Amino acid sequence: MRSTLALAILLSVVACTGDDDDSAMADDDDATDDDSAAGDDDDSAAGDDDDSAAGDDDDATPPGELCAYALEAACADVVVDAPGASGLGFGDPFYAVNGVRGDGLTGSGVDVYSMGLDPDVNDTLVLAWSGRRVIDGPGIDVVVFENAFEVTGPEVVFMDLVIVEVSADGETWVAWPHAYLGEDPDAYSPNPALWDGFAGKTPVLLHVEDNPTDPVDVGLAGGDGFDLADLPDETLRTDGVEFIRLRAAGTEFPADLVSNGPDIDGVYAALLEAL
Ligand SMILES: [Ca+2]
Ligand SMILES: [Ca+2]
Ligand SMILES: [Ca+2]
Ligand SMILES: [Ca+2]
Repeated sequence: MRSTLALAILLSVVACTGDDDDSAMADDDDATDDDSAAGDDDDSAAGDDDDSAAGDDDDATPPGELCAYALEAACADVVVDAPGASGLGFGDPFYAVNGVRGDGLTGSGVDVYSMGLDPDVNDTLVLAWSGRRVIDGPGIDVVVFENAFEVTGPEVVFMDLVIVEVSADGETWVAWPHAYLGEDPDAYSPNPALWDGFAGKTPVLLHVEDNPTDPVDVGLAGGDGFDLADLPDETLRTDGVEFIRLRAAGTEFPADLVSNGPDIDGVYAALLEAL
């Protein structure tokens, strides 16, 4: 446990500080290889010899580079399972692991993978972080970005709600506690406050090119945050999770009449450790 904790703290320095000075860390096990991407802000410090020491710029471009290059936290960069994916347009799950490009409070981002509402056909999406697991740090650990948008204000939001589940092995899933608090449990409400513990509620402000803010600060980035400490499973709380499964809530809860399933722009984690 002690070594795990030490590693977690060490990684947290790299992953979450937002500090330009990362010279203390060689981080050559970083599969995201963020140094080779254009526009990497981290290189601004003169004399940062980290880049020359890494020597990994000639590696094949890992998918994670697309989403993590400008940001300290890391997005899920592996599509594990996307039943129903057509591979075309919004049916291409690549858009759920390529970084987040939200369209603000009243916009509906299109850099998304669209799930459907047919149970066991197209209503789930499983993602992971290449070579890493998400572990519990202070506060929010995971943020899910779906393209919800305000219709007339923060109490009337167009939502395709999502149940968020995690797993250590990709087989046994544990959902974050969630409940619909509407007066009539069979009548849909567009008020996100009534959808406790769901994702797909909060518009996305984060845009990796145009608004590259801290993805795990939901006040800045938008999206819906989740804390591993809230999971009803002690092992996952302690040891972390490797997989996240997003499940359309509209198959078992009331949904907006126009909802056709969640549209996932990406999922970020604050704190990761190597597998
Ligand atoms: Ca936490
Ligand atoms: Ca949507
Ligand atoms: Ca949709
Ligand atoms: Ca995206």
